[in-house]
Amino acid sequence: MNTGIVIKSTGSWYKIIPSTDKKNLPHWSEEDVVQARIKGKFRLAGLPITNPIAVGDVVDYELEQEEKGIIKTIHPRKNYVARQSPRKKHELHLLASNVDQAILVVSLKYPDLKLGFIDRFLLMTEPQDIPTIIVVNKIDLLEGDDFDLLGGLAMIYEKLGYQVLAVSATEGDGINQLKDLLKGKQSLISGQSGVGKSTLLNALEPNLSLKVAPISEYMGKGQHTTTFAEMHSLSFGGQIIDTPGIKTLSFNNLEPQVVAHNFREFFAASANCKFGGNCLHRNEPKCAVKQAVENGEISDIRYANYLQILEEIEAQNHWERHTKM
Ligand SMILES: Nc1nc2c(ncn2[C@@H]2O[C@H](COP(=O)(O)OP(=O)(O)O)[C@@H](O)[C@H]2O)c(=O)[nH]1
Ligand SMILES: [Mg+2]
Ligand SMILES: [Zn+2]
Repeated sequence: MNTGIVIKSTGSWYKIIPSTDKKNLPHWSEEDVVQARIKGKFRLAGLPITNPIAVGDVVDYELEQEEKGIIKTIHPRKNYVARQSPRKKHELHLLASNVDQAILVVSLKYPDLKLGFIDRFLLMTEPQDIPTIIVVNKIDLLEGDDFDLLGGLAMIYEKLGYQVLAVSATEGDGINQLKDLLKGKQSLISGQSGVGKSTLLNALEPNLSLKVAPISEYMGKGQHTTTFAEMHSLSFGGQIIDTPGIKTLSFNNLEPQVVAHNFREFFAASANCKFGGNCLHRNEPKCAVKQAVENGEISDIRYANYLQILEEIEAQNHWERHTKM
């Protein structure tokens, strides 16, 4: 039996880098790749998932012929990042597993930052305790009031303990700081299409030569150039898992209580809510979260995004009850 790390899944085949030492994955090249398939069923602790194996998984496999194998077991995951499947509302789609941190790339303009997107993304990483860094790309395009928006965002998220880094992939600003943050770690990089993930990765590691969307394409129909998650080896140490651009994130799979507990400052404040950890911070009496929003200690933007997510979950549940799905 051999052990390796999954670096790409294309549906039926998985690309694996043989390695017995997950902590010190060697810098690899295309010749090191082994292809493998799965036999049998793999499940994620009872949860329905669309893809049984994720990029980042440590797997045991048997070689059938040279460089072709069969995956037999998945080692327990340290963590995983999963989103609700865009096609099947009650299934999860694994983006990656065993990551040290997540890099959420956003842009304030071209494309505009979608309201609530950062908070929705954090709902994927927070339950798994995955440190998340917010990278604001394309700062070369900012002017006038845009800088207030940048400052406002940094204030909200830094206060909560998330690092915020402003960069320009095309001009090079902040690229060295980003490199330092990635060094020696396994990071997931994600964001909406067109925010400049591929451009950033090429700036960090020029020999990756990832395809960058021409400006006309990404402003239009949101063409995806990255269709499958893929792990890349960084020559300066570490790995980065590039993921397909995300359009929207929904959370029908979550209980409202789980949402409340994963807005970290709400959870901290809920100790002082009359109903404690059961409070959903809406119409409950003596709610410390609402109080904190009123006196400005909790961001009203975060609170509005939270309410929006709860409403969506409830609307979905209501609809399903009435259509007996
Ligand atoms: N002005 C500016 N344009 C950028 C920057 N980063 C990326 N772009 C452009 O944004 C578009 C989308 O970039 P791409 O890397 O394909 O985005 P992805 O979908 O997130 O991988 C391309 O036209 C890039 O040239 C940046 O820092 N500044
Ligand atoms: Mg891309
Ligand atoms: Zn409350």
